Amino acid sequence: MFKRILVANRGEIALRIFRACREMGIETVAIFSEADRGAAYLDLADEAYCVGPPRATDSYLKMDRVISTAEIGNVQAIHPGYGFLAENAHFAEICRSCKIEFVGPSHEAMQLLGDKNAARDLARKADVPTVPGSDGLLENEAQALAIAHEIGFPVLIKASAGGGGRGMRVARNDLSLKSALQQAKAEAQAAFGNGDIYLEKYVGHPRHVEVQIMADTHGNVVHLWERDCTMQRRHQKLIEESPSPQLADETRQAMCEAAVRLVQAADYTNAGTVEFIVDEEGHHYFIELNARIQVEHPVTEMITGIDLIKAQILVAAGEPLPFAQEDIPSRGVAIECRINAEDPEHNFRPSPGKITHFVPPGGFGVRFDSHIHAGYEISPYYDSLIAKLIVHQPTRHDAIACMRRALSEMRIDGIKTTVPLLLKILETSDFVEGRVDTTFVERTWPS
Ligand code: MV4
Repeated sequence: MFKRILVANRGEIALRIFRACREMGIETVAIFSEADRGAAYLDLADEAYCVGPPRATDSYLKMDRVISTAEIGNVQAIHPGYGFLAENAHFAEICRSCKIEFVGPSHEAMQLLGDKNAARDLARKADVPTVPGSDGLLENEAQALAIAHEIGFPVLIKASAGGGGRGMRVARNDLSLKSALQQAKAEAQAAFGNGDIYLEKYVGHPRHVEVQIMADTHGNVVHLWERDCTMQRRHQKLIEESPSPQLADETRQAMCEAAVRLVQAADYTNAGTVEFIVDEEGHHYFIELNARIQVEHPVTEMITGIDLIKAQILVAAGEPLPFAQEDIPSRGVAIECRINAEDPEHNFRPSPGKITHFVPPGGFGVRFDSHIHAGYEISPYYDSLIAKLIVHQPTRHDAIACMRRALSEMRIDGIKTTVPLLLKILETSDFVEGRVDTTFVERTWPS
């Protein structure tokens, strides 16, 4: 097992990884930017090194500084968390050439899955349902028009180098398809340096359901059930839960088995998330495979009782998974609320500043993953996620009641947060009945 790991991240996920390492008897090396210097969560690492100025591109994303810190810190592995370098295949390759284990998939698997068109091809080969659309990349306008006429409008143009909703364009007729093709290609070229695009039937009012998977280097692949992440706004998830409400048992089983087949076909190792959309008739379609630990992983940890960060580290060290598929239960209901330093009254603009007063939530079935405290200064330089509140209860009814109770006893003063919006969502009958789609927030509270 590793003696020492470098955590190439900040905030709540860095803290989450320090905690797992401490329990495993592994020492940790933290990195921080000048904006995070002196932050209390860094005290929970064994050592901490500054890697540069506040801007992420000058610090957390600087591969040479991260690698040289790993060398100086004498670590055997780097855990990237989520965001920053987590899905950078080139970084994973550099780790390999420096003989440092990257806690994540191989760079080859990351490269393959970063290409969304290649992932879609692989899904089809692995008999995983995909949205009807182009058979590979779009080559010209005539071909795109022919496919659209065959499957019917509306259609969605997606960038092969995109993902997470970036570089998508809807087209509802011939004319808009022609301009969408031009725009999508130009945008993809500008944003990703790769103009490859493909086409799918546009699925209206979908639900977003994703399957957690875990694979070791000995050929064992398991799923850890699904998470429903439908409650989102502009591709920013607000609430995640497991099990997915209103999902038929057969669909759940089919999705989980499809996710395992895809992971096997991709020769994928470590933790991953297979993302699907579910249409209004309950059909599921593969969208993409995210090659990282996700923000919402605690939801899965609560229902299965499995520590995913520890499992990631075991797998990276070459150990076999310490559990088999039949040892992975789905017990009760877990819900996570993301707490962001944003002002929902002003179009969710970031709300950095000092937390003047803080009362954490607690009690039965409550987990609070956060690095914040009274006196903590939220920096304007990074993502506005400051805390995750997770509850675990026997039923969804109990979980919603517990979440409302926990959210309302918590106090974060000095900045604006998404807590009032979360409380409003938890009170809507559509959410309580599990009858929502990805357009819910924007439809219910326009602007
Ligand atoms: C789609 C779709 C409808 N039809 N693909 C957005 C994020 C990216 N991972 C995939 N996304 C979508 N792909 C087809 N063919 C609708 C979305 C989508 C969405 C998906 C999941 C969660 C939220 C979403 C919000 C808007 C659009």
